[in-house]
Amino acid sequence: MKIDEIVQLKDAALREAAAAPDAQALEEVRIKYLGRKGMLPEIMKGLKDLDPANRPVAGQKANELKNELTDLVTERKAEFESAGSQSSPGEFDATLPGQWHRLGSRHPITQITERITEIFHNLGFTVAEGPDIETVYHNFDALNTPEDHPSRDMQDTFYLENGDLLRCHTSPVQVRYMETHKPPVRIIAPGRCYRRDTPDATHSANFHQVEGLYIDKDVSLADLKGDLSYFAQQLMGPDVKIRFRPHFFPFTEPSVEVDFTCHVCHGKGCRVCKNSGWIEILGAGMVDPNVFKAVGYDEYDVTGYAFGMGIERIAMILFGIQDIRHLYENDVRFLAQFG
Ligand code: FA5
Repeated sequence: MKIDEIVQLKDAALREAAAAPDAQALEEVRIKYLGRKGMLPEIMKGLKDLDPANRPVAGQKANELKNELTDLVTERKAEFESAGSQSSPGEFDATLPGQWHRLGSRHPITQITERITEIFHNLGFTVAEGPDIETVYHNFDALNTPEDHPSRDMQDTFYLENGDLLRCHTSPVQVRYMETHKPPVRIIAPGRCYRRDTPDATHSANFHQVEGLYIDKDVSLADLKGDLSYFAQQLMGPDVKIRFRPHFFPFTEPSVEVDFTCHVCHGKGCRVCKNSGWIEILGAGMVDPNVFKAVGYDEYDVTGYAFGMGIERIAMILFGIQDIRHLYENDVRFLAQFG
């Protein structure tokens, strides 16, 4: 091979190596020129047939081809390796180990909400929803809340500039549902609530409740007690008992607070239940006739019960969580325990 042919071959080899799209194509260029049966060994073999005067220059050009091509191949190979790709883009290598993402877990609040929803679903309840931003009418007026009731106070409720507010309980969902549906009604309404409570171990300014509402002809306090007993046993276990304590809510009459026997001491008395044997779980009562009037129901035709429970408090009891703030801090070490 003549000297200028060797130079042309070198140029072609360098161009091909520079244009190789991936490591495999680069290796093919290397083998084509530098491999044992490649073009460079051929050139070397042919040197002896050249005019002795041209041999040294031809040999030098052949060496340049070898050295420059070797350097370029080494450099480009390193580039492909650092780009982490030995294969062409888009090519899938099924033999490589997979990349596993750590699985998350459902938040304890979600888990409890789903469990409560499931239990009431068994009793024929469906899920209803309402807005977090409420009118004063739906949050207070239609729920028979007196003008001077402390919960209406700016100190207790977050008001917006336009006079609306962030609902302080899920009870306005009752009103919205009854406004748009005729009896019978059997709903639960899980959702966020907002209060200007100072955060501590058991209070948060933003927590969750589940509202329940059952309206039909002749619904009685006995239905409330039966359904809540079933709920308590499904949630906490077959030995759990419930008790009603008289209470006051503007939207129910009579009103009760409902306690479950302590899940730790089973009613004997311990530190968790402050030796009473009982744990307060929810507020409830028979829907006040004034609420029926507000939503356009005939208060002489139907009766019903309603209840509202705090989901954080139930999660804390069931999972043994000491401080409600753990539920909001999103510390993965805490959340990972509820997988
Ligand atoms: C109510 O909110 C009534 N709407 C419940 C009701 C509905 C009664 C229907 C009758 C008929 P109360 O203010 O007690 O009631 O709140 C209910 C539950 O919400 C409490 O038992 C508690 O578990 C939870 N809760 C209230 N304030 C907070 C708070 N700041 N942080 C966490 N949970 C709270």
